Amino acid sequence: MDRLIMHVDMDAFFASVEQLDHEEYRGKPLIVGGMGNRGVVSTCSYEARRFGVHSAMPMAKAVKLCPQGIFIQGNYPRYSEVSQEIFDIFDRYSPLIEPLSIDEAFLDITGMERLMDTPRQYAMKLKQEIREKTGIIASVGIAPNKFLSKIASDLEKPDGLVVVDKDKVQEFLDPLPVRRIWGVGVKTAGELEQLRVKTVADLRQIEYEKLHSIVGDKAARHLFSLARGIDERPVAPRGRAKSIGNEVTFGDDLQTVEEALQVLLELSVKVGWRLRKAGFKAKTVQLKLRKHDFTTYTRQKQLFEPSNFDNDIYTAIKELFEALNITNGIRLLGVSTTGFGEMESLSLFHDEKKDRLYEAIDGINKRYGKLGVTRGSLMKKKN
Ligand code: TTP
Ligand code: MG
Repeated sequence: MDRLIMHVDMDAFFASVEQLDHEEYRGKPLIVGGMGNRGVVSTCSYEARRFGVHSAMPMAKAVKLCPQGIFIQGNYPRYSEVSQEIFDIFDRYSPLIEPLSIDEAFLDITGMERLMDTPRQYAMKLKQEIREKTGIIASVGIAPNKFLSKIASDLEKPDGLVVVDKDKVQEFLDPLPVRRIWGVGVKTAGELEQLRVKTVADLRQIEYEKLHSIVGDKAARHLFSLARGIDERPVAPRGRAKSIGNEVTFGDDLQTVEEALQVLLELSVKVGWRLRKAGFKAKTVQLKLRKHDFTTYTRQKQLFEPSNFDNDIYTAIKELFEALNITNGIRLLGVSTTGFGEMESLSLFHDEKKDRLYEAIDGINKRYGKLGVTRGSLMKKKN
């Protein structure tokens, strides 16, 4: 089956977060990095890149190139927080995500075409959501494999969006310099240049034996495939998800407890469904609530028993919500779960009958879409 892989990478990530948090940095050459004698540049805003500043450059050199720049040390916990928000958004666009670093990931979006008219529109929606929720701009590449999608996301940075159709792969690759290929560093590029190989098209044309004699067995096979746009590596999620959750921001703030509980029930059902789909049971349930003035509360509770039942999640969430005693002016509500154990680690209190019921409901939902079967109280019309 043809695959559809998306690579997403934030633009000037650390610098963009700083520009969001500090109005006075916006539109200016901003350099984030170590300040000591041996300090290096972590990253810099696109305004600073015009002066030739880039990641991993000694800070002293950056100061010389861009004396009018703003130089700051950076705030990693804050970048991690924004990263988490971005990965939470990714979660809603694909069930299969491979994080590559703090600001980039592969998303396998094969088979998601039912949710979109075109892959480009799907990517635009994701970009827009990241921008609206976090203020950060992402560049996206979509292609039939990881290798091509990673090249594509970089091609039109900043604010890029490049889609490589499966029948245009060679056309896309051929003019690119070999340096664009993953694993081709300065050394290999120099060696290839001696064979007059500068572009991917050149690389495709040289004999395999020649390539082999220069770069060795493993690299030759790697380059041979990539030059033809072949890359079978799957999108491989690292470890397991740390949390599964859903949240919703309201156009109009919620003004009653009943409305809030109804939404919390819907969210609990959604999260339960996702947990079961992923084969997890959660130990901890977390409520997030944001008021109209942006004050944000998070409260969590350990379940008596790890669970993925809607009702257990909702009962805990309801308790947390009631303890907060906030009855109006609610802008956002979220339900999330963490502390996952395997489904197999069944305990003494395991309720097989309930498990079968949920398996049946999930089976129907799979066939008829998520809302095939819903709990009675969810059907109630909202007042
Ligand atoms: P990158 O995605 O490589 O760079 P970037 O997001 O700053 O810029 P762009 O993607 O638009 O080219 O790296 C993500 C973050 O990782 C970056 O903001 C800072 C950090 N980083 C370092 O600390 N040192 C480095 O050498 C690199 C490359 C990145
Ligand atoms: Mg980036």
